[in-house]
Amino acid sequence: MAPCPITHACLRADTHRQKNLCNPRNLWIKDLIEMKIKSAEFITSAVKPSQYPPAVLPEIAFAGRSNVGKSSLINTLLNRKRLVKTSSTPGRTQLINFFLINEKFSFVDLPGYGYAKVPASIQKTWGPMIETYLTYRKTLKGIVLIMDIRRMPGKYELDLMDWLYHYNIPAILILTKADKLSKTKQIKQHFSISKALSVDKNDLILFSAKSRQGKDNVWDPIEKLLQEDL
Ligand SMILES: Nc1nc2c(ncn2[C@@H]2O[C@H](COP(=O)(O)OP(=O)(O)OP(=O)(O)O)[C@@H](O)[C@H]2O)c(=O)[nH]1
Ligand SMILES: [Mg+2]
Repeated sequence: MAPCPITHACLRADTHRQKNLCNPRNLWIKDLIEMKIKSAEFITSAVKPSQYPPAVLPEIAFAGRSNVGKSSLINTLLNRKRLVKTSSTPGRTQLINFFLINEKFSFVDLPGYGYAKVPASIQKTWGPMIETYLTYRKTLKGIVLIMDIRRMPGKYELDLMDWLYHYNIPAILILTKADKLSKTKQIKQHFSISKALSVDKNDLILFSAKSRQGKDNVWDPIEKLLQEDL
Protein backbone atom coordinates (compact mmCIF):
# COMPACT_ATOMS: atom_id res chain seq x y z
CA MET A 1 0.00 0.00 0.00
CA ALA A 2 1.33 3.48 -0.86
CA PRO A 3 2.28 5.63 2.12
CA CYS A 4 -0.58 7.74 3.37
CA PRO A 5 -0.01 11.23 1.92
CA ILE A 6 -0.96 12.84 5.19
CA THR A 7 1.05 10.80 7.64
CA HIS A 8 3.95 10.38 5.26
CA ALA A 9 4.88 14.01 5.81
CA CYS A 10 5.57 13.37 9.46
CA LEU A 11 7.65 10.25 8.94
CA ARG A 12 10.33 11.57 6.67
CA ALA A 13 12.57 13.46 9.05
CA ASP A 14 15.13 10.85 10.13
CA THR A 15 17.93 12.52 8.19
CA HIS A 16 17.20 15.81 9.98
CA ARG A 17 17.63 14.29 13.37
CA GLN A 18 21.38 13.69 13.41
CA LYS A 19 22.14 16.91 11.61
CA ASN A 20 20.13 18.97 14.05
CA LEU A 21 21.55 17.30 17.11
CA CYS A 22 25.06 18.27 16.03
CA ASN A 23 24.06 21.89 16.29
CA PRO A 24 24.36 23.11 19.90
CA ARG A 25 21.66 25.67 19.17
CA ASN A 26 19.23 22.77 18.97
CA LEU A 27 20.18 20.88 22.06
CA TRP A 28 16.66 21.20 23.40
CA ILE A 29 15.70 18.63 20.80
CA LYS A 30 17.97 16.21 22.64
CA ASP A 31 15.81 16.64 25.74
CA LEU A 32 12.80 15.91 23.63
CA ILE A 33 14.27 12.80 22.05
CA GLU A 34 15.16 11.53 25.48
CA MET A 35 11.65 12.53 26.51
CA LYS A 36 12.81 14.78 29.28
CA ILE A 37 9.83 16.89 30.10
CA LYS A 38 11.31 19.60 32.26
CA SER A 39 8.26 21.79 32.43
CA ALA A 40 4.67 21.69 31.28
CA GLU A 41 2.25 24.45 32.12
CA PHE A 42 -1.21 25.57 31.16
CA ILE A 43 -1.07 28.88 29.30
CA THR A 44 -4.59 29.85 28.37
CA SER A 45 -7.98 28.83 27.00
CA ALA A 46 -9.30 30.41 23.85
CA VAL A 47 -12.30 30.46 21.58
CA LYS A 48 -11.10 32.87 18.90
CA PRO A 49 -7.74 33.91 17.41
CA SER A 50 -7.49 37.15 19.39
CA GLN A 51 -7.37 34.98 22.53
CA TYR A 52 -4.63 32.62 21.27
CA PRO A 53 -1.15 33.06 22.72
CA PRO A 54 1.32 34.71 20.30
CA ALA A 55 2.20 32.41 17.40
CA VAL A 56 5.90 32.00 18.17
CA LEU A 57 6.67 28.40 19.14
CA PRO A 58 5.97 25.25 17.14
CA GLU A 59 2.65 23.69 18.10
CA ILE A 60 1.04 20.25 17.98
CA ALA A 61 -2.74 19.98 18.41
CA PHE A 62 -4.77 16.99 19.63
CA ALA A 63 -8.17 16.31 18.07
CA GLY A 64 -10.82 13.63 18.30
CA ARG A 65 -14.32 12.86 19.39
CA SER A 66 -15.59 13.81 22.78
CA ASN A 67 -14.42 11.47 25.56
CA VAL A 68 -12.06 9.57 23.26
CA GLY A 69 -9.09 10.23 25.56
CA LYS A 70 -7.36 13.35 24.17
CA SER A 71 -6.56 14.91 27.53
CA SER A 72 -5.41 11.55 28.96
CA LEU A 73 -3.07 11.07 26.02
CA ILE A 74 -1.48 14.50 26.57
CA ASN A 75 -1.01 13.82 30.29
CA THR A 76 0.60 10.45 29.51
CA LEU A 77 3.00 11.96 26.97
CA LEU A 78 4.03 14.61 29.47
CA ASN A 79 4.27 12.24 32.46
CA ARG A 80 1.75 14.39 34.29
CA LYS A 81 -1.25 13.03 36.15
CA ARG A 82 -3.52 16.02 36.01
CA LEU A 83 -2.02 18.80 33.91
CA VAL A 84 -4.91 18.47 31.51
CA LYS A 85 -8.28 17.87 33.11
CA THR A 86 -9.83 14.54 32.20
CA SER A 87 -13.32 13.39 32.94
CA SER A 88 -15.63 10.46 32.62
CA THR A 89 -18.28 13.02 31.67
CA PRO A 90 -17.97 13.54 27.92
CA GLY A 91 -17.64 17.01 26.47
CA ARG A 92 -15.64 18.52 29.30
CA THR A 93 -13.06 20.26 27.14
CA GLN A 94 -15.09 22.95 25.40
CA LEU A 95 -12.34 25.50 24.76
CA ILE A 96 -9.02 25.41 22.93
CA ASN A 97 -6.45 24.88 25.70
CA PHE A 98 -2.79 25.82 25.18
CA PHE A 99 0.10 24.25 27.13
CA LEU A 100 3.74 25.30 27.05
CA ILE A 101 6.24 22.42 27.18
CA ASN A 102 9.91 22.83 28.15
CA GLU A 103 9.39 26.48 27.22
CA LYS A 104 10.11 25.40 23.63
CA PHE A 105 6.91 24.14 22.06
CA SER A 106 3.17 23.98 22.67
CA PHE A 107 0.53 21.31 22.90
CA VAL A 108 -3.06 22.26 22.17
CA ASP A 109 -6.02 20.28 23.48
CA LEU A 110 -8.90 20.82 21.06
CA PRO A 111 -12.52 20.42 22.17
CA GLY A 112 -14.00 17.02 21.45
CA TYR A 113 -16.55 16.67 18.72
CA GLY A 114 -20.00 15.22 18.87
CA TYR A 115 -21.27 14.80 22.39
CA ALA A 116 -25.03 14.94 22.08
CA LYS A 117 -25.74 16.35 25.53
CA VAL A 118 -23.72 19.50 24.89
CA PRO A 119 -26.24 22.24 24.03
CA ALA A 120 -26.87 22.70 20.31
CA SER A 121 -25.69 26.31 20.48
CA ILE A 122 -22.28 25.19 21.72
CA GLN A 123 -22.10 22.28 19.27
CA LYS A 124 -22.69 24.76 16.46
CA THR A 125 -19.73 26.91 17.43
CA TRP A 126 -17.34 23.95 17.78
CA GLY A 127 -16.83 23.30 14.05
CA PRO A 128 -15.96 26.92 13.19
CA MET A 129 -13.86 27.30 16.35
CA ILE A 130 -11.67 24.31 15.43
CA GLU A 131 -11.65 25.09 11.72
CA THR A 132 -10.50 28.65 12.40
CA TYR A 133 -7.70 27.40 14.62
CA LEU A 134 -6.55 24.80 12.07
CA THR A 135 -6.69 27.24 9.19
CA TYR A 136 -5.03 30.27 10.69
CA ARG A 137 -2.56 29.01 13.24
CA LYS A 138 0.75 29.63 11.48
CA THR A 139 2.84 27.74 14.04
CA LEU A 140 0.75 24.56 13.85
CA LYS A 141 3.06 21.71 12.81
CA GLY A 142 0.57 18.88 12.85
CA ILE A 143 -2.46 17.23 14.36
CA VAL A 144 -2.64 14.14 16.51
CA LEU A 145 -5.99 12.59 15.56
CA ILE A 146 -7.17 10.25 18.30
CA MET A 147 -9.68 7.47 17.72
CA ASP A 148 -11.13 4.80 20.00
CA ILE A 149 -9.78 1.38 19.00
CA ARG A 150 -13.18 -0.17 19.67
CA ARG A 151 -15.04 1.94 17.10
CA MET A 152 -14.81 2.15 13.35
CA PRO A 153 -14.03 5.69 12.20
CA GLY A 154 -17.06 7.68 11.13
CA LYS A 155 -17.79 10.74 9.08
CA TYR A 156 -16.11 13.04 11.59
CA GLU A 157 -12.73 11.31 11.33
CA LEU A 158 -12.91 10.84 7.55
CA ASP A 159 -13.96 14.46 6.95
CA LEU A 160 -11.24 15.76 9.27
CA MET A 161 -8.58 13.68 7.48
CA ASP A 162 -9.76 14.95 4.08
CA TRP A 163 -9.72 18.46 5.39
CA LEU A 164 -6.20 18.14 6.84
CA TYR A 165 -4.99 16.65 3.57
CA HIS A 166 -6.54 19.53 1.65
CA TYR A 167 -4.77 22.08 3.85
CA ASN A 168 -1.53 20.06 3.86
CA ILE A 169 -1.51 19.66 7.64
CA PRO A 170 0.34 16.47 8.71
CA ALA A 171 -1.67 14.05 10.83
CA ILE A 172 -0.49 11.49 13.35
CA LEU A 173 -3.19 8.82 13.72
CA ILE A 174 -3.75 7.12 17.07
CA LEU A 175 -5.99 4.26 18.22
CA THR A 176 -6.36 4.77 21.94
CA LYS A 177 -7.87 2.73 24.80
CA ALA A 178 -6.02 -0.32 23.45
CA ASP A 179 -6.09 -1.78 26.99
CA LYS A 180 -9.84 -2.29 26.58
CA LEU A 181 -9.23 -5.06 24.02
CA SER A 182 -7.31 -8.33 24.12
CA LYS A 183 -4.13 -8.46 22.03
CA THR A 184 -5.94 -10.53 19.39
CA LYS A 185 -8.77 -8.02 19.13
CA GLN A 186 -6.29 -5.14 19.01
CA ILE A 187 -4.64 -6.70 15.96
CA LYS A 188 -8.01 -7.25 14.29
CA GLN A 189 -9.23 -3.70 14.90
CA HIS A 190 -5.87 -2.23 13.89
CA PHE A 191 -6.18 -4.00 10.57
CA SER A 192 -9.85 -3.10 9.98
CA ILE A 193 -9.48 0.56 10.93
CA SER A 194 -6.35 1.06 8.82
CA LYS A 195 -8.32 -0.35 5.89
CA ALA A 196 -11.29 1.91 6.59
CA LEU A 197 -8.98 4.93 6.67
CA SER A 198 -6.95 3.72 3.66
CA VAL A 199 -3.69 4.08 5.55
CA ASP A 200 -0.78 1.76 6.16
CA LYS A 201 -0.98 -0.06 9.52
CA ASN A 202 2.39 1.44 10.47
CA ASP A 203 0.82 4.88 10.23
CA LEU A 204 -1.83 4.02 12.81
CA ILE A 205 -0.38 3.90 16.32
CA LEU A 206 -1.84 1.74 19.09
CA PHE A 207 -1.90 3.54 22.43
CA SER A 208 -3.26 3.27 25.94
CA ALA A 209 -3.17 5.97 28.60
CA LYS A 210 -3.84 3.28 31.18
CA SER A 211 -1.00 0.88 30.33
CA ARG A 212 1.12 3.54 28.56
CA GLN A 213 1.41 1.18 25.62
CA GLY A 214 2.66 3.04 22.53
CA LYS A 215 3.81 6.19 24.31
CA ASP A 216 7.22 6.23 22.58
CA ASN A 217 5.59 5.48 19.24
CA VAL A 218 3.42 8.58 19.63
CA TRP A 219 6.38 10.76 20.62
CA ASP A 220 8.45 9.72 17.56
CA PRO A 221 6.40 11.46 14.85
CA ILE A 222 5.73 14.43 17.16
CA GLU A 223 9.48 14.96 17.56
CA LYS A 224 9.94 14.74 13.85
CA LEU A 225 7.33 17.38 13.17
CA LEU A 226 8.83 19.70 15.77
CA GLN A 227 12.30 19.23 14.30
CA GLU A 228 11.25 20.02 10.76
CA ASP A 229 11.27 23.65 11.71
CA LEU A 230 14.92 23.79 12.68
N1 LIG B 1 -9.14 2.32 29.90
C1 LIG B 1 -8.78 3.49 29.40
N2 LIG B 1 -9.47 4.59 29.69
C2 LIG B 1 -9.09 5.77 29.14
C3 LIG B 1 -7.97 5.87 28.26
N3 LIG B 1 -7.85 7.16 27.87
C4 LIG B 1 -8.83 7.84 28.48
N4 LIG B 1 -9.59 7.02 29.25
C5 LIG B 1 -10.77 7.37 30.05
O1 LIG B 1 -11.74 7.95 29.17
C6 LIG B 1 -12.41 9.04 29.79
C7 LIG B 1 -12.25 10.30 28.95
O2 LIG B 1 -10.89 10.66 28.91
P1 LIG B 1 -10.44 12.15 28.56
O3 LIG B 1 -8.96 12.10 28.44
O4 LIG B 1 -11.04 13.12 29.51
O5 LIG B 1 -11.10 12.31 27.13
P2 LIG B 1 -11.23 13.63 26.22
O6 LIG B 1 -11.17 13.17 24.81
O7 LIG B 1 -10.21 14.64 26.63
O8 LIG B 1 -12.70 14.08 26.61
P3 LIG B 1 -13.42 15.50 26.34
O9 LIG B 1 -12.46 16.58 26.75
O10 LIG B 1 -14.61 15.42 27.21
O11 LIG B 1 -13.73 15.53 24.89
C8 LIG B 1 -11.80 9.16 31.19
O12 LIG B 1 -12.63 8.45 32.09
C9 LIG B 1 -10.45 8.48 31.06
O13 LIG B 1 -9.97 7.93 32.27
C10 LIG B 1 -7.23 4.66 27.97
O14 LIG B 1 -6.26 4.64 27.21
N5 LIG B 1 -7.70 3.53 28.57
MG1 LIG C 1 -10.50 16.60 27.23
